[in-house]
Amino acid sequence: MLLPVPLLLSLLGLAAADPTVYFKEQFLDGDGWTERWIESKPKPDFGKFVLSSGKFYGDQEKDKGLQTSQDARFYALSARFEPFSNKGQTLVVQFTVKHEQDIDCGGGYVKLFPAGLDQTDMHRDSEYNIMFGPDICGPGTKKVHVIFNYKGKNVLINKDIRCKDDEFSHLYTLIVRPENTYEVKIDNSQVESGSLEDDWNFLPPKKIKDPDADKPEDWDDRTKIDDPTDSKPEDWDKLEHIPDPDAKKPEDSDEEMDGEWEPPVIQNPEYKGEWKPRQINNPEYKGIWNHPEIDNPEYSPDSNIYAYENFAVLGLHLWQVKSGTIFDNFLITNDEVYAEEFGNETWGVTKAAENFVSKKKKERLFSSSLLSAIRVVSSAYLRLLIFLPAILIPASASSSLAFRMMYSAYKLNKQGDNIQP
Ligand SMILES: [Ca+2]
Repeated sequence: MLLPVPLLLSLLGLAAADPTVYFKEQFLDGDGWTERWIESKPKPDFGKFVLSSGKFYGDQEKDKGLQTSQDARFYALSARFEPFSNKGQTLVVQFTVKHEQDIDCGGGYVKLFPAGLDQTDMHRDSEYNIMFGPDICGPGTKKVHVIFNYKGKNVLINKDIRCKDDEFSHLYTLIVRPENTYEVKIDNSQVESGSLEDDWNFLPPKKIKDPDADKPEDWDDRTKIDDPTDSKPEDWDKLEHIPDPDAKKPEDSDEEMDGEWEPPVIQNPEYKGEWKPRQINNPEYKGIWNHPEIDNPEYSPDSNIYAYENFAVLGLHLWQVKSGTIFDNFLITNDEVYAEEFGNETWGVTKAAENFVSKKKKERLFSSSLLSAIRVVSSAYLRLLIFLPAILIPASASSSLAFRMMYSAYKLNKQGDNIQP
């Protein structure tokens, strides 16, 4: 008997489990988000997040997200969810960021906190598990942070992942797998991946230089040496400066008043500088000495680098100089495929609409610029017509003709000025 494939897979225990969604926030219920998101209180001047779809969008309602609304402020807002551990599970953190303000300096990242966080007291030193997302400050900093807290220390990725710096929505995804591997995606395309152990300095190095090994004293690693057969020529040494042989004592020199006359000093043309022997290849050269390595006694592998006891809060704790960034479509799940689909259904749809709106805006801007340019050029041309006859036609021969042409051109120009677009 042939069994349907899903049933067969299920019996074999291979069926894909339903995705577990730990946290999802799209801000689709008006002011409802204010019940779910909590402001931190220690600084009374934290910037305000407002719900907005911004200056341009695909769908005015669906594209509403949390927007930073005040310049030069710290922001500290967070939302709580049922605590979960990612042990033995894939962890996917995903959200969209839209820097529609043409950002100069500001964070666009999230922090995932353990259950113990007091949300009303979230501050820069609050211990988090993972920090992930874009960060921009001037042309020098345009990167995606991936920071893991490992045994109490924040460990930064060793690779440089460049973030997007345009004004459109972009989808940022971090995937952490139980095999201690990771993947970073921007706009559902992989931009970095690898092993946690290789790309972060979580653990001490596997190998170290053998402290008992020393370079032998007779190890010669000089590639070049002085030629022992070369010697300084006997006439080499000359003074660098000499009295000017062409200088003459001035006739009015008064030795009683000025002291004994001395000629000025000039550079000696025969001066050759410091003598250095010729360089030859070192016949004793043994190559670069490689320090022998041994297994590092401090190193012990950790198959659970990726794992955290619990995640329970997603926080936006960041600084922005120029506000206007919109965060939306937060998702924390255990399912990479589901996250990719969710990204395509949210960012994927918005992206196309945003590009369309932006293109239309640029076309309108181009049209109005072109119209202005045409008006400026035609106005200048008509004004030129007024004065051209006066230049070309000698005034003595045809003052009445020149006057008539100038008057006609003047009238034409006035009409041109009155034309409205
Ligand atoms: Ca939304």
